[in-house]
Formats: sequence, structure tokens, C-alpha cells
Amino acid sequence: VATELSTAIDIGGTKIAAARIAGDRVVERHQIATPRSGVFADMVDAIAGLVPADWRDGRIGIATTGMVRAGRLTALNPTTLPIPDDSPLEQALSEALGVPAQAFNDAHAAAWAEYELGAGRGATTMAFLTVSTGVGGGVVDHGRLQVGADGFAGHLGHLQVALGGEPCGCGRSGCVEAISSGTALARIGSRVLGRPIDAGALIALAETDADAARVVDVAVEALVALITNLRADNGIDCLVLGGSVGLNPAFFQRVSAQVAHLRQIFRPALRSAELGHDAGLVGAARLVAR
Ligand code: BMX
Ligand code: ZN
Repeated sequence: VATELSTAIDIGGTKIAAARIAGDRVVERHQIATPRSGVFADMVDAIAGLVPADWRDGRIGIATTGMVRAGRLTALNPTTLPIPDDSPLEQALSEALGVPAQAFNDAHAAAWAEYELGAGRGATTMAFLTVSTGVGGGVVDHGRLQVGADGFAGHLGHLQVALGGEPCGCGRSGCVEAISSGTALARIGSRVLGRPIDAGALIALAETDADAARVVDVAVEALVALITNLRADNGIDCLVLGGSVGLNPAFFQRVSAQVAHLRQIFRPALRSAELGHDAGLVGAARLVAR
């Protein structure tokens, strides 16, 4: 039996990827930098230029950073993706590509892929957290992906863990995203060390430098506060951690160490995401095929 091929698109704050998917696997991929002009049509044109003509078949699944409501896209944190509120993503891409397109939040799509095929297999109530440019999330409870009344459910990076804390791009302050994201680690790390440093370098430096370690440990503390809150809120039995920062072994180790100190009732099983950077693409393809 030939495996059905389908196309998926992943829209992130820094890059946009288009991929051909067979079952649970990416077989071919094209990638470009996300246009940051603030003009929605520029993003649509860039995607149209990225998807080859012979990939435009079936239904196309889109995983995108931002909140998806009735096929329209709004950036909760416009510093991550500068587009006008309520941009008609599904309609514009269906027209530009000539085939139906269906959009999902990127972390929702990745959560679904991890639940079906990855580290969340067999969980009853699973939360997925991606720590990357921002902090995204998705919850699958008893086999159902939680999207809420208007697609806002699962925006776990905007749960507030520090009253009066760091300002967040969403307009509030003390959100996990403002403390623990890759963007936040770079910003706070650069401020504390008095020189520019990115998240990866800061996490590596934390092994030998006390100032760097303090910044990383506060970020981990905020993330663990979130994990504890999710346990008390939804009763999650499994927490899957992904994203470029979340998948960093030294960072994961610090999260794991703090989680180990929690009272047992507050402690879900902690797992590293298995589908890596393909989770959003694979999840969008599978959600569309349902
Ligand atoms: C932000 C928000 C979420 C997204 C999360 C992770 C925007 C544009 N995005 O919290 O919708 O899931 O970032 O996104 O408001 P990533 O770009 O870091 O993968
Ligand atoms: Zn926020």
C-alpha cells in the first residue's frame, strides 16, 4: 500500500517551513526566513513562493505561531509575529495555493503529534510545552486536544507566575514566556552579564558561571511553577518538553532536577519531546487528515 503524501506548513516567528509528509515522517522540506514587514500579504506571498506546484494537492495543514480562531490568525505576542489582528490565514492560503488549507496553533499541532506518535503516547492528560522563541503549549485530555471556545486554550506561556515581573509582549507581565523563553533568556542574560548573549550560549555558560546559572535557574523555576500549576489545574500525568531551549540537554536536566524536588502529588512524568522540530508539521498534517 503506497503511503499517502500530504503537505504541511509551519509558520514561526523566525522561519517558515513547508514539508511533504508521508505518514508520520517529513520526506522533503523547504524553509525561508519569516517576512517581518508587518504586512500580511507579504507572508502569504512568501508561502506561495515556498510551496512547489506539485505539492498543492489534498488539504494543506498549517501550524502557526499565534492564536487561531475560525481560520483567522492573531498574534498574542506581536513581537514574535508582526501581523494585523484577525488576519484571514486559511482563506488567503487556500486562494494562494489553490487547495483547501486548515490552520492550527503550532504548539497545539505539536502537542497532538507528541500525543499520537511521540513522548505523550499512552498519557491520559498530557501537556506539551515548547520553549523556543516564545513558550507555547497544548493539552490533550482523554484523547481530545483542548482548544477552548475561541482557540485561546493552551497558551500556557502566558500563565502568570510572577506578579509585577518581567514585561511580556502580550501586554501583561510576569508571564512564563517573559522569563523562560529563548528570547527572555537572551534578554535577561545580556542584561545581567552586561554583554549580548543568546539562550544557547547562556545555558552552556551556566555550567561554569554563577551569574549565568542564576538567570537560567530562575527561568527553570518559572517553568516548573507552570508545570506544578498544570498538575493542580488539569491533573496532568505527563509533561512533554520541546522547543530548541526545552530540548537542550543541559536545560532539560535543570528542569528535571527541580521537578524531582516537588512533593510527589505535584509531579507529572517529565519527558523530552521525540519529534523534535518536525512536531508542528507532522501534527498539522495529522489533524487535517482526521
Ligand atoms: C507565543 C504565541 C503562541 C505560540 C508560542 C510559541 C504569538 C505570535 N505566539 O506565546 O501562539 O504558540 O509563542 O511560539 O503570539 P514559537 O514561535 O516560539 O514556536
Ligand atoms: Zn504574556
